[in-house]
Amino acid sequence: MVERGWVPEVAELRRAGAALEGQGHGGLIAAKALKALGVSHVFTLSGGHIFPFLDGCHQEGIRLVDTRHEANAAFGAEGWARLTRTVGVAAVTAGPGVTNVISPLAQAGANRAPVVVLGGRAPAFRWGQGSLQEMDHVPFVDPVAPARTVTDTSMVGSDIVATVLDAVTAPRGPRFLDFPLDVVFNQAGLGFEAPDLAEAPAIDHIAIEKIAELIRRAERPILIAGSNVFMDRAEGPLRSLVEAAEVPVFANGQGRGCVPADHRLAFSRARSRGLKEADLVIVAGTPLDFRLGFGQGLANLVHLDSHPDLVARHVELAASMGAPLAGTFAALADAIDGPADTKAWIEALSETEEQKRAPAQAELLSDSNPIHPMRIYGELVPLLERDAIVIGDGGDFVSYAGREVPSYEPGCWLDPGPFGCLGVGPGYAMAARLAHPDRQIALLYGDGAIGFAGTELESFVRHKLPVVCIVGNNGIWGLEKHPMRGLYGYDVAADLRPGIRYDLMMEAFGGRGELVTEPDAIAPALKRAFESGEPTVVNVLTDPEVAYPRSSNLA
Ligand SMILES: Cc1ncc(C[n+]2csc(CCOP(=O)(O)OP(=O)(O)O)c2C)c(N)n1
Ligand SMILES: [Mg+2]
Repeated sequence: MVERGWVPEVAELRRAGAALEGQGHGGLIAAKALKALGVSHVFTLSGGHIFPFLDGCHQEGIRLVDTRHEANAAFGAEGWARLTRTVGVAAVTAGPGVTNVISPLAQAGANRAPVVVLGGRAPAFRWGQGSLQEMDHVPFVDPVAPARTVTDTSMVGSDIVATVLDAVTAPRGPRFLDFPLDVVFNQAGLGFEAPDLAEAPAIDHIAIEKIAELIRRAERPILIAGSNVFMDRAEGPLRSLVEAAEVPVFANGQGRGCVPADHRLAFSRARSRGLKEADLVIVAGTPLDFRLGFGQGLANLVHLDSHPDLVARHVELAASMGAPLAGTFAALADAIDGPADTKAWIEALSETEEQKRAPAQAELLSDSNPIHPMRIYGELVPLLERDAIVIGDGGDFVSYAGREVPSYEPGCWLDPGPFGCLGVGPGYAMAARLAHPDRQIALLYGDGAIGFAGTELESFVRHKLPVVCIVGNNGIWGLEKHPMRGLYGYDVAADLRPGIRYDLMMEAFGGRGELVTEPDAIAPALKRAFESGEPTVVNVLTDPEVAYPRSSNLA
């Protein structure tokens, strides 16, 4: 059977659901269903409406990861989903608990991340009488994440199972269920049922032959690998395909590391040349959005994604396929009969790659003071192990990282993706630390970004999650200040107070803090942070005059 990403075995679920005897409250029923689905962690912030869920998870040994704001619980669930390629679950209280997770649900939607949020809800038997936190969530959540109210205690388990299966099946995405207080506090039988799974979309062999022919004929092909390559668990077949066909690969989002950054066919800095000069552009597992110039003006454009609904309709395509990417790559690798002659093209791209690397070298080694933000990466990258997970939450500071931090394995890089929501860092980093307790976790923070969810530094300490947070502290909203100056000749609403002691904030919460003001002090501070085994903020004061060189891409 072809890999289609993580989908639980329905027959096993049915057996587990049927084997459950006895009665329990709705929260226990929910927890038993989650456990049968393999859920080991639930991100949450408490509230009376969801006490039964908390009790159920506690009884079933599901780890509750509680945060200081619901958004960060939901970002935790999204981070978990995107790193483990399984479902990420959050439980939040009625009313404001639910309104607080709208941005994370929207972001999970843009990233096609299988997140399930379980919401409390005012009691059904008093509906309309003005209960505490009473609000019908479904009409405003549903446009962001398909949403439904569970109306019967005996359906709690079955509804959760059906919702999780739906969320993890391509085209994946976030889902929301809310549970009236009486429904979760009441008792019912513990068992649950599981629905039939939809068949995975089939491979279209005529399209495979057409794409294989395009590959055979191409002299200058490129392939862009995006997040769904990772989510479909298709990195192995991808690598077989590009090696068989000798096609250079560029990565988008979580496609990073699907072909290791030091593989001879992996490219990054030559991307604009690659896109401009290619005679065949295969985009796999990512939408043809602003990150790819909306797919405009590309020669022989082929779009492959996990499901027909994900295939672009706004550009003309030479060919396309909406089916699990592992199967598509494997079928293509079979269909091409030997590598195309792309040697000259690979050499040309390698030259561009080298040319573009040279100017960055000087910045990575810069000993200017105030510190050049690139110098931080000059020091950090050599300290990172091959499987280190790097998370970006910020503007310019993270843009530099996107360019300079290589991924050697899939699932080593996490940023907000095309929805671009600041404040994701702590949720993502908690998920990373919990999912991979033995790996280095580096959270790259702009000083603006840290303000959104900075109190979660306390959650790192409380949950004993040794994340290394590195703040590129330039005292400004850099990604806004510089472009605004460029556009209007001045800037407004773009300053923060310079030199804020985020390191002391972490110390106040019980973690480690280090202030770095000299370039030579960066590496020792980072080493101490990784070796300490404690959550640490390394607060590096950087030069506010340095702006990331970008071409505007707002629309
Ligand atoms: C929730 C949210 N609000 C606002 C923005 C717009 N925005 C994008 S980058 C940025 C500046 C980030 O500043 P900082 O984190 O300090 O990083 P720097 O650019 O200074 O390195 C802003 C305000 C956003 N993407 N998300
Ligand atoms: Mg800043």
